[in-house]
Amino acid sequence: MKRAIFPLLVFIMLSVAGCSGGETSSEVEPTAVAVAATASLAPVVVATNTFMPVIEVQATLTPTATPPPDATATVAPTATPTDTPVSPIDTVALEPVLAGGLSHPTFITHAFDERLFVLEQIGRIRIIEGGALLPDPFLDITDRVGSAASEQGLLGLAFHPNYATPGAPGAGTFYVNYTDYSGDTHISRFSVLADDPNRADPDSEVEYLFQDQPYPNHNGGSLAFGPDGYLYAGLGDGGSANDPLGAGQRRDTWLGKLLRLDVTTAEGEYTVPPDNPFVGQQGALPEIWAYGLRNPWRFSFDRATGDLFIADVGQNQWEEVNVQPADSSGGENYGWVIMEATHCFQTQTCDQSGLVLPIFEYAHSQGCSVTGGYVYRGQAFPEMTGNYFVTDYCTGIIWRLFPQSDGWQANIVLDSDLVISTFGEGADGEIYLADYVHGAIYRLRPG
Ligand SMILES: [Ca+2]
Ligand SMILES: [Ca+2]
Repeated sequence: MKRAIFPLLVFIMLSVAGCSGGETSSEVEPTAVAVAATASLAPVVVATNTFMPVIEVQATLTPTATPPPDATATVAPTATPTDTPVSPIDTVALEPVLAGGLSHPTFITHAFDERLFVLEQIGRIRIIEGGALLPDPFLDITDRVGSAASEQGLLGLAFHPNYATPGAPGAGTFYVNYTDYSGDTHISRFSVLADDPNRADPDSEVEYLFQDQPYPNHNGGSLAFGPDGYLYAGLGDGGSANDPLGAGQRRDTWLGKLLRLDVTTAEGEYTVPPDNPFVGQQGALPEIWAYGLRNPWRFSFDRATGDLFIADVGQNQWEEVNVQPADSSGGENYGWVIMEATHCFQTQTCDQSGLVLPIFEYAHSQGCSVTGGYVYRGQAFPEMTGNYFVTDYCTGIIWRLFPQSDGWQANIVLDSDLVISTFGEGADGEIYLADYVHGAIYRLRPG
């Protein structure tokens, strides 16, 4: 793979990459820089997979506003990261961790030890220990998780920061995000069994948040504890296409938002952190931390800096990654449905004032649905340190994003042949990813 650096992260591909999970012909190189979007970049994705792209591509069948050709002329990325060293790396490779055996994995995380916890969409949490998949699930809640539609199921998991600290508030507890058999979203707490660290109690569920879902798609699903100890939850705009509820820009709904909840102070319920940005504002829900999101399928905190990376799945043409610096006080408006990445989506009223634009975007010539990843902070591969890795579900292209003095840069570091539904981070900071189709797990390493 040749190295390609392009300064403004807007590019047009001469060759069209198919959406079949990473054809070898899609070894692509960006060939133009700093170009504006044109009408020729119509979606070309053909949906053959069974997960998110089906919905995304269906959405493109609905008539939508067409961005004007000069939509990028006046915008520039508005977020800069916390200053930390970044190591250069030209290529990455995928080291097999588990060859298969998982059913439609949707997330990977850890519980502060060497085990990997993997979500199965149908409603199970599995454990990989010592390179082997344990036969019994850590948690099985298939009796209440519905996954009839491609973006539904068990979608998110976050262990409480005190999970492994006996006696501390939150010890032995973890939070999941799932959709039920009616398609509605639940964020619930569960507890590990006192006498078996590899088994949680399915009857220990305490519901913290419920969101009615008007459409099957755009359920978000990510959960993560921030460096502030609060639980962050991503919810999509409700679904369908073109944000029919106007959810992204409204502040009276949790849909299309990143929420920030205190799940530690009170027992069995959340409280609102007093410094959430819309606390006390009439007509705004106090749980909201940031808004203007379409479907933030995956977000993550940089464990070294606290910077927050939010990958927001686009609609017709553009996929995007946003960065929120660690010192943010919240309230960012990430633009949807006014903008799709850096391009006007609402051509009649494309008022961009106050919007935070992405630091990276790619066109649907290179994919169909962004899968956000992590900043590498592991010890095994110092040459990867400080890079944020992100991929596309349809093409399997993996990029590294890294800041330079003149702005964010991106390199393609691997054109994989996988269908990557999620990344995940181990306790040691190593980055893993899941092949949704084959139920396999890989570790990211230098190529
Ligand atoms: Ca929905
Ligand atoms: Ca956006």
